[in-house]
Amino acid sequence: MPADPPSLPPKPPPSPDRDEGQGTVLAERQEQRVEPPKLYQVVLLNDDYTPMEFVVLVLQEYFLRDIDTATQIMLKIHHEGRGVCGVNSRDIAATKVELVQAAAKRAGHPLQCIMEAA
Ligand code: TYC
Repeated sequence: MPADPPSLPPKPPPSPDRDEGQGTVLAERQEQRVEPPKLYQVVLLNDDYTPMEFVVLVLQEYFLRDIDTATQIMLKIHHEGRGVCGVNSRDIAATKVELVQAAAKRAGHPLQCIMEAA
């Protein structure tokens, strides 16, 4: 008895949005829009008690600023009452606020950090 011919791989199921000779055509393709994530500013507030050096360290550690930029931002906050330290997605901004508040509390300083929609 002759051996069976080698079997072909199974055909993939027809794609529903393509006419493959069976009259199936998707009338409309739904466009999927993904909104870019909203951004939030992380803001430090001035106070009369937190040492300037501590604020500069916070800006270096949590906002990855070099010492000159950190000093400029700290002085801006000191003179103007508040300053934007970074702009991030909501989760990252919230994490930075938590980390900064925790560091300030550990060190016994009243430094306040908030986030607001950019
Ligand atoms: N005003 C503080 C001082 O004179 C310094 C300071 C700067 C505090 C920025 C908080 O977010 C701040 N020691």
